[in-house]
Amino acid sequence: MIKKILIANRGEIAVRVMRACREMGIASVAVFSDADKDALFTKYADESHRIGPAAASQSYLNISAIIERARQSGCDAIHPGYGFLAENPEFASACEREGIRFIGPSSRVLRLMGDKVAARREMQKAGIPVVPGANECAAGYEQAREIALEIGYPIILKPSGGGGGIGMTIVETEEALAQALEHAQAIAGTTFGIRDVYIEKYLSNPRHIEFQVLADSKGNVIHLGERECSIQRRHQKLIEESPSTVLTSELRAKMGRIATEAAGWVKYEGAGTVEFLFSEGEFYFLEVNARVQVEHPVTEMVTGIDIVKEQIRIASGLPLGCRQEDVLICGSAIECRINAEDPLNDFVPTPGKINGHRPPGGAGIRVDSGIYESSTIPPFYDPMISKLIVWGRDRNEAIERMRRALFEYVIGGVKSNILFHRAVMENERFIKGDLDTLFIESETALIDDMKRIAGREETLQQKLPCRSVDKKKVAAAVAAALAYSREKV
Ligand code: MV4
Repeated sequence: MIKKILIANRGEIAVRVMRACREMGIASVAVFSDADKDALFTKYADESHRIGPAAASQSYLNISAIIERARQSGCDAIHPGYGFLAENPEFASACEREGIRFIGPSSRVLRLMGDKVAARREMQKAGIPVVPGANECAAGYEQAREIALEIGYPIILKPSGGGGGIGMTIVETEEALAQALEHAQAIAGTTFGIRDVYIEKYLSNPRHIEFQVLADSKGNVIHLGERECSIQRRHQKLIEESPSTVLTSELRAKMGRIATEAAGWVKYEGAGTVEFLFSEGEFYFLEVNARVQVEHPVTEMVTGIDIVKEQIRIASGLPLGCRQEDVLICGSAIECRINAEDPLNDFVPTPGKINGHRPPGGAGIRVDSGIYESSTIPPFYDPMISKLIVWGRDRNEAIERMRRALFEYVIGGVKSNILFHRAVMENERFIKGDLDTLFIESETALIDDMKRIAGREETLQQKLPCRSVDKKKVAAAVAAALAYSREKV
């Protein structure tokens, strides 16, 4: 069994992993950048070591520095969380070389799943339904034109080195293809270092449904049902839920079986997610996320299974803690990502110092947070403050609980997107479960709804002592965050 784990991440996910360690009697080691010296995860760990300056490239992405800290502190495993190095095959193979267990799939699987067109090809071999499209990258304009002609417009150009939606370009007509191809290849080159793009038929307004899978080193693979992640904005998911309102138990069993076959086919090990697009009753494989995801708690809430503990068990060589027939989906769970961003000002990031803090509690509430009173949300990373997850006997109760929890949630000193979530929880289409990936863009009334809700009734935020947002400080923090994100691109 693993005895000591270095957590190569920050924020709420670092705390989440350390909680699993604490319950399992495993020692935890944090590595922190200069911006995170006083962060919650740095304090929570049994041991904490500075890793480098604020810039992620010199801290949370610095493979040799992280491995060095793991060796110095006598860790036998590294948990990468999500983002940063979580799906980096070089990092996994560096761990393999050093005899440190990487808590995640092998570097071979990470390399295969990271090449999106190769993953598509592999899944087709396994008999998994994929979106109509090409299994090779377009060599140039002429080949792209032929492929597009064959599958029919609209098409979508996708970077083979990417995933998650960044750099994807929709092309409606042949006239637009040449320029779009040029553009997509340029973006793919600058963001992922590989200019290659591949072509798929574009499905309009699909729903994003993903299956959680767990696979152990003995070849056992199970699924924990699905999450629906259709409420997203510019490839950032904001609300996720489980189960999806569109799946019957038959379809869930069928898609779940296909997801486990996909994982089994590539000899996947660890926790992973198989993403599908769902459109007009049909589903198509999109990509595999070879990590624990931000939204994993909604699955934990409806299954009772601790996904991070399962990851650690799997990496220790133990068999899965349960069989497929023992997995029961009970009730309904919803997650709202609480970000330091201003939903009334194009969601600009609003990092800064927390001044007034009271998370919600009571029945059915879970808050996975990386902050505490007087802590700081640095401008250098993703501005997520916490994840608010609720469970209810059914979806309606979950929505009522989420409204109540959002009423209770006090975060002073920085702006948050709580108001956005309150508006969605009252939105008719959301309540009906009528979702698609263009929900936020198409529900233009959300802006007015937010203003109306803000002026309507009191929340605990307005009644409890908490510093209101300092306009000057916010402006400075926004400028810092924007300068940082420009630098990054
Ligand atoms: C698509 C698609 C439509 N048709 N693929 C976005 C996340 C990534 N995992 C896959 N994504 C999509 N793939 C086909 N064949 C629509 C999306 C998509 C999207 C694409 C471009 C811009 C914004 C988007 C928002 C949600 C989903």
